[in-house]
Amino acid sequence: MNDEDNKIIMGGSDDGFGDDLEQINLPAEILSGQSISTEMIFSTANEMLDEMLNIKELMLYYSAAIQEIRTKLAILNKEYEVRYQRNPIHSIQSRLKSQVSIMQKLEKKGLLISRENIEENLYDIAGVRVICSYEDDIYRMAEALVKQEDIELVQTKDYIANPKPNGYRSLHLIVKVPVYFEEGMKKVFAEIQIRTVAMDFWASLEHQMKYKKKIADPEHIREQLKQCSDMITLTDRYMMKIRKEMDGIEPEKSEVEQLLEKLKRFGIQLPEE
Ligand code: 0O2
Repeated sequence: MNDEDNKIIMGGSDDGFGDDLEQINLPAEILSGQSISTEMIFSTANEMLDEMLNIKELMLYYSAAIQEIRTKLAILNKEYEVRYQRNPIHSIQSRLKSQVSIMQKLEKKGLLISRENIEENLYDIAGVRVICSYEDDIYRMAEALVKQEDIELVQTKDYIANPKPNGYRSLHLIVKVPVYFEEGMKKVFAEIQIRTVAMDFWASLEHQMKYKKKIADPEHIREQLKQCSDMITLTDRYMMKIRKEMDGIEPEKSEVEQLLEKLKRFGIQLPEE
């Protein structure tokens, strides 16, 4: 069998993969009709998609967008630390959507698998989750980010002002970020979810419900989660109120500062550094 026999031609719109003709290498086991494992089918399917969509290049764009956003947020956090001696951002997580999830989302939206459909219709391939300390920090960080000239705000979903019926709370922004490569600039979609530590804790527990199909009384779990979300809302707001009260109070002077003041009172001047 020569190399050419080991290839199939994919293309045309009836197979759902756009109009580009692509040559795909299939493993000899598949071509010879030997029994093949699920893992092999899965990895072959992934490889085929890789070749057809040039997934690696596509993912490079999205991971660059994630890096850009993370850098911007880290700078804002540092600026707050220097100016106001506190960090509004507790932590930042990011992820690239998996190939399987990309395919599932295209299917859910009734779209064919093509690079164009991915780039134009999926906004959350690059995902950044920002965990803030307090609720007002969420809006402060969102505002500081979207007012930057190179960030284009595409959509805002405020699930804090308007929580989902299940109790989910978070601020979602869809943005377009420019990323620069040798061949030029490209604007890339990214989804930014901003929430407090408590909202994040809630969302990760609630998310587990998706994978626990055998819950005996799901309605009871849903009710409890909703109650928890309400309690968290109150706690978040209470904590923010306490922090605001403390914001107005001058911080205690350090021991070194107190000593320098005493020395000054005795007329002892230390040389300036
Ligand atoms: P994953 O694996 O987290 O990325 P769209 O993206 O616009 O097509 P949708 O649902 O209208 O779909 O978008 P929305 O409401 O902005 O939600 C997008 C993401 O927010 C979800 O991603 C979740 O990460 C999170 N989210 C939204 N609602 C809930 C919720 O009720 N509970 C939890 N735990 N998370 C939620 P994906 O695509 O579901 O998956």
